[in-house]
Amino acid sequence: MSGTSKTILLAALGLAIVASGLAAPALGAMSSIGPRPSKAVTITLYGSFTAPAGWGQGPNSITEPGPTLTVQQGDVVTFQLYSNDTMAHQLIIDVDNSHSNTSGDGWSYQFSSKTTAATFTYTANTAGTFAYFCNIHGYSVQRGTFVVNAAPAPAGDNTLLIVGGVIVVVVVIGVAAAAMRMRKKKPGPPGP
Ligand SMILES: [Cu+2]
Repeated sequence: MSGTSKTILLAALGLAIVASGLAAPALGAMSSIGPRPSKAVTITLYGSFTAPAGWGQGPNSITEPGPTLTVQQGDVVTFQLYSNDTMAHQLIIDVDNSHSNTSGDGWSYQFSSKTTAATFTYTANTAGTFAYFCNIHGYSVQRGTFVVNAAPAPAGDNTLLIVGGVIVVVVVIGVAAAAMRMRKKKPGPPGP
């Protein structure tokens, strides 16, 4: 290999290494997409202590336990709360599953109207399966399950890394091909 082609090859290899070194952090920054934007979710819930006690998602559709409520992590959940029996109820989102109203749980104000919703907003930051219950009548009488599905990994993360990897591989193959072409141009050793 001549001195010139060797220099070009080394320069190309150096450029490829520098390019891949620059591409990695750039792609890393591009792929650091934040969590999925919070979604507003509305859940209607009727509470009742008068038989049948429990919860329902419509008037006079009370069951015990009440319906399982499912949201996605990060959702901003607005509960529309009604009292099916016009008694006062209070919704607790039982984040520590203690079946009692403890620090860190979500809680609504008391509500007692069957026709006018009391709103309570709960941001589902913690993924998991939790209980919900009425703070006034207790877990054993008015309860249900509240599921917060963990937020999926942001889409596009892997795609960008794969694209970056392909670019680096293409550059390396191109450099290798150029080097081989240069080698072929070099005349072989003289025959016997
Ligand atoms: Cu109640």
